[in-house]
Amino acid sequence: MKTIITYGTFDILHAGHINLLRRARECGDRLVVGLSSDEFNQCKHKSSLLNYDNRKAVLEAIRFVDVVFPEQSWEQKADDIRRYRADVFVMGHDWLGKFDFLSELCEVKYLPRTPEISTTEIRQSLGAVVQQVKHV
Ligand code: C2G
Repeated sequence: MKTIITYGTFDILHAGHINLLRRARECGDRLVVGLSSDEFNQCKHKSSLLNYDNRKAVLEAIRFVDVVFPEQSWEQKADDIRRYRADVFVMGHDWLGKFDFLSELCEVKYLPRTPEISTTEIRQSLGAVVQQVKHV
């Protein structure tokens, strides 16, 4: 059983997230996902529109995802890799090099990000629509 592990906020799920999760799952037989808690998102200076429970429910419904667990700190990855016996750690290449230290525990893979889509852009577009409606 080859286990793949990845982490993220996965707010307002879009094709970029799905591509990453699908390609991560295709690297092995099981995909476990460390989902950033609402509190940890604050540490990442990142707010999410959906809270942890909502984001977890969405991720758990994805057929590529087998397990979702909370990501509460930067330091927990090594313990998570041991706990889940992960063989491969996967992240989008916007994190290139940031997690190479984990290569002592498992293979580290950075996959190309899906271009031209991000939660930030979706939130900005939503904000613009709200502003337009307000001024109708
Ligand atoms: N991603 C992608 N293409 C996009 C957007 C995101 O491949 N267009 C990938 C990111 O590279 C990441 C994953 O999808 O691997 C989740 O992205 P985010 O939810 O933005 O997660 P992030 O804030 O990068 O948190 O400890 C690691 C952090 O929790 C990662």
